[in-house]
Amino acid sequence: MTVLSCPLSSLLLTVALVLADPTSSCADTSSLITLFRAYSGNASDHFYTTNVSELDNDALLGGTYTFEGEATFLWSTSQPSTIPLFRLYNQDFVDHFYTISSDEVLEMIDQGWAYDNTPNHTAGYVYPYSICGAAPIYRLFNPKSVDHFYTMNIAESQDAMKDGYQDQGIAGFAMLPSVDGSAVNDSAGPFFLPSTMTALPESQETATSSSSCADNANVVPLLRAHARTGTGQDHFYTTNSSEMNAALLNTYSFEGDAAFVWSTQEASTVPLYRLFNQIVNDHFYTIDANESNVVLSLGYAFDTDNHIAGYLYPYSICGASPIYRLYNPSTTDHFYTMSQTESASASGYVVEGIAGFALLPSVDGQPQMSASPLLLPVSLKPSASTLGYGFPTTIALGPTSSIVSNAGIGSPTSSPNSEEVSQSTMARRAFIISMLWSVATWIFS
Ligand SMILES: *[C@@H]1O[C@H](CO)[C@@H](O)[C@H](O)[C@H]1NC(C)=O
Ligand SMILES: *[C@@H]1O[C@H](CO)[C@@H](O)[C@H](O)[C@H]1NC(C)=O
Ligand SMILES: *[C@@H]1O[C@H](CO)[C@@H](O)[C@H](O)[C@H]1NC(C)=O
Ligand SMILES: *[C@@H]1O[C@H](CO)[C@@H](O)[C@H](O)[C@H]1NC(C)=O
Ligand SMILES: *[C@@H]1O[C@H](CO)[C@@H](O)[C@H](O)[C@H]1NC(C)=O
Ligand SMILES: CC(=O)N[C@H]1CO[C@H](CO)[C@@H](O)[C@@H]1O
Repeated sequence: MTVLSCPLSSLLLTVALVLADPTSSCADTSSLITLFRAYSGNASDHFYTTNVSELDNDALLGGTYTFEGEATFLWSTSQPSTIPLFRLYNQDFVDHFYTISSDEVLEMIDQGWAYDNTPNHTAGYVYPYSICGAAPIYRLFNPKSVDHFYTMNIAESQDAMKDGYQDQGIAGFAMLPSVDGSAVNDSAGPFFLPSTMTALPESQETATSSSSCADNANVVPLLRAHARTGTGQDHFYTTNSSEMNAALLNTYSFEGDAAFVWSTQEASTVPLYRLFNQIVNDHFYTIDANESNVVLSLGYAFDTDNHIAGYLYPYSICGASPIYRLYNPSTTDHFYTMSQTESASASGYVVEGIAGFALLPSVDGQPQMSASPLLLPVSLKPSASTLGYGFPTTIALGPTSSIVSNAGIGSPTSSPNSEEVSQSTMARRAFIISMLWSVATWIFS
């Protein structure tokens, strides 16, 4: 980008200085260990362990299980920002089960699973969010064979869904294995710990209360449109149907519902900030107030009164699914989609990670609860938790996706306050790594 290359050299200097600081809130990548994966077709069981002796002697010896390689890299002891990945086992169904949610542990124990004989009941320690270069571990479940399956490979998870597995969301975030067998330390685009939340692994193990969910009756469609402008492209998202209609009169084509989000802040949700860069014609959305501050300094500006496109979950909870964030450096386009297929096939785009979690649109234009509720780790309390709610037992249907019938949308009144704008140093560093990467891509492309 010739327009930007002049100020960028000074930015690079700043970036290099910040990167030199120790990153205390990320786990130590030199103590990563491999979580191995084995499978028994006979028992329909996927089994994961970091304990090589257990893998060899208890699973592989005798031929019951077959070794399937490295599932992920994680930690065997508690590390900054990590939480335990609990391991349970159901002898009747022969099913190994792994979760970061202590609430879910209790539910599964009620249903016949028991803690397995591992240190502190854990398989290891993982991040609860996409931070510090960690990537998602997808969780799937086959109700027919009663098998929980975990993979970091999107293509593999899609194949499993064709074979009777259901998408159960994200089990946690850890380091991707690479083809040469070492950990990819910076695999996903860095995402950010929302500023109002901190991970406290200790308190999670003793907590018992359930998560708080937003009211599914209040969701509104986040509408998506696309425009080509010369060599550039822009994906544009809004819940405001009048604004969308105006955009459609002016070069944009409507592409449907991107997600179902909330127009006002509800339990466990956080604001999705919306910014626009007029020079490169790029709409940009982030839940990270610090990241929005950084892009403000790069020529982006808030382009709505309240700076917010809507509200969504920062984690995979309450049946919400990930919104993938992608970036195409040659067309300077940020692209957001909940479709794994679309994100895997978006030519010229790199997946930058997960922008947040919302309800999936379904083919009939209604929101759906796609993932099973991966519960909010109870020590992670978003600032919105003062609102009243109940844990939903049924799926409430929201408004339809039709632009015409999508009537008045409530306008959130608050603009980002100072608390929301405060942010951890880790998040800042994570972002700066991301910016450095984008900057390098721009300069060298
Ligand atoms: C990841 O980091 C560890 C420790 O810093 C290092 O040994 C390993 O080679 C790194 N892996 C890659 C793919 O860079
Ligand atoms: C590893 O597994 C073996 C059983 O094969 C067990 O005796 C040992 O205690 C395990 N080690 C740890 C650290 O859990
Ligand atoms: C498969 O299951 C059957 C019946 O449970 C058992 O007899 C057999 O030994 C198992 N085979 C292997 C390779 O574990
Ligand atoms: C188990 O938990 C105790 C107390 O929290 C901690 O000191 C110890 O390091 C943990 N061990 C492992 C292997 O995680
Ligand atoms: C929706 O968009 C229209 C046209 O851009 C604007 O006048 C109106 O204020 C917006 N409504 C809300 C609630 O933001
Ligand atoms: C660019 C930016 O706004 N950085 C801020 C991120 O958050 C930290 C901690 O609150 C601030 O000190 C930074 O100024």
